[in-house]
Amino acid sequence: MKIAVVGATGMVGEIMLKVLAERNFPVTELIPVASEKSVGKEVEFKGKKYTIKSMEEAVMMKPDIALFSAGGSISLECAPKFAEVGTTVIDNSSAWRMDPTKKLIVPEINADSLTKEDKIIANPNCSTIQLVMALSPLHKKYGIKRVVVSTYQSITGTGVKAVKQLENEYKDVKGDMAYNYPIHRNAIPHCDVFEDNGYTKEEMKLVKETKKILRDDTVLVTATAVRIPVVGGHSETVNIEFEKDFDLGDIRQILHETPGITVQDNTDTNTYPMPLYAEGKDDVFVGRIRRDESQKNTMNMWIVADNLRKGAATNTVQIAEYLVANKLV
Ligand code: 11C
Repeated sequence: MKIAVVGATGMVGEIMLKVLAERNFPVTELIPVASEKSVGKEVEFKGKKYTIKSMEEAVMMKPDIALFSAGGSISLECAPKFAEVGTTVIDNSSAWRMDPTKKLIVPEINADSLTKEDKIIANPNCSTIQLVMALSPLHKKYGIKRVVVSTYQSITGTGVKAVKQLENEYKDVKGDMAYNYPIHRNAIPHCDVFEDNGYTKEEMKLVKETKKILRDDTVLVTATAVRIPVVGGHSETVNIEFEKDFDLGDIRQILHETPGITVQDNTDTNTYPMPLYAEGKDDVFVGRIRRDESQKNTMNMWIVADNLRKGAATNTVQIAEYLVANKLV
């Protein structure tokens, strides 16, 4: 497979290269693409150096698959150019996710909807991916009525500028600010921009993308997204009301048997997921599974995942793997 990685020098792009190598993706030719100022520089992949190409050069090389992590506006402009030359684009930005003509894919849940005609495929938002990974098998068994989710999001979701801001604040050094406020020793209830309804765009992604991936508009979701001074991954408290009653042992068993999920849930041993330990891992970790004693058919849990891995690069590469395995490219 001739593979382009668009945004190869960014935080997610670098991990895409790492994940492609780790999973031994069948790359016959790698085309790293980045902004004009990086063109001509080199990136390393499996011990070999590759020269960074411009977008135009990469389109002309007609890759089989282009993994995009270059932001929404670049994706809106450039993904169709690749699609026109026959490349299948898997895009990590929010640009195409809610376009009714584009599929929004978490491979473990809905990759079976993909066809050869899907030339631009959307990768969901990181906080949505880890949420739906745990919701999907439970929805199948018990029918989800309503989800209340609160997130505790890693600063890596904002990007390298936020990581720098936190480092500067640790050292008490002045520098560029990624946020309106200090992030060190803080919790900022503001991820992405505010929308007219008073929610942030990040919160509305959790609402809209969840329905689309579960293929069920009747699932009610409300969200609060908070940025915290953590780098290993996003964490989420999730309250789920089901149509049917459930047994907690069965819930643990279902999640335990779900590929891509690791249950870490033992109060006797203080075992529960934490972002410090999720960092660099591809699984979604679930714990603190317990009944909501205030309402019938309702439970609480805690979900943690590395937002740059399963929340972004790994999910994108898994979509590419599905396309290859099913001869859709
Ligand atoms: C964050 N979830 O942590 C965001 C980062 O829509 O793909 C990814 C933004 C997106 O702030």
